[in-house]
Amino acid sequence: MNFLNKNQEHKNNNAINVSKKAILSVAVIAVLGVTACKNEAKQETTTPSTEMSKDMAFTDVSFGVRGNCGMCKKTIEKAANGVEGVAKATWDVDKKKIDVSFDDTKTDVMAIHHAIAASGYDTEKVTGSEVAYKNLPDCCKYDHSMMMNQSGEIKAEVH
Ligand SMILES: [Cu+2]
Repeated sequence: MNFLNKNQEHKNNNAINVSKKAILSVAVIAVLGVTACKNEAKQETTTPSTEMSKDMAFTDVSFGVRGNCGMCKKTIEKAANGVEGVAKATWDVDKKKIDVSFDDTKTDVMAIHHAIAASGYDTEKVTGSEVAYKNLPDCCKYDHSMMMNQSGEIKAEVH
């Protein structure tokens, strides 16, 4: 009787221990799961949202702009950057091409063309201001028949 009782007690204790362990491990898994979800959720909300807002806010365009040298580059880029909403403007002296990143809720491509033309430089769509052209330094008085949107590799090609 005594032995049976003890055995029974032991079994009960074992059962309690097992269920306690089970509850504990479930709790641990649950906590781990929650933290893992939190981490994932954080990553999901932080990383793509900034990328998305960037993608949504800025439009990238490239178009041809005539010019000769580093001074032209400064003038052209300054003109493009002067347009409200333009985030970045990079003119390539070899390619005769500008890459512009702008907020399309604040400006549009034609406004950028006009700003560059006003500084004296021809773009694909707008002829540069003659008055501004005359005021450019001599080295910057580019050829109006110059090719725009060059590959930048023409110099290297020999035919
Ligand atoms: Cu120049």
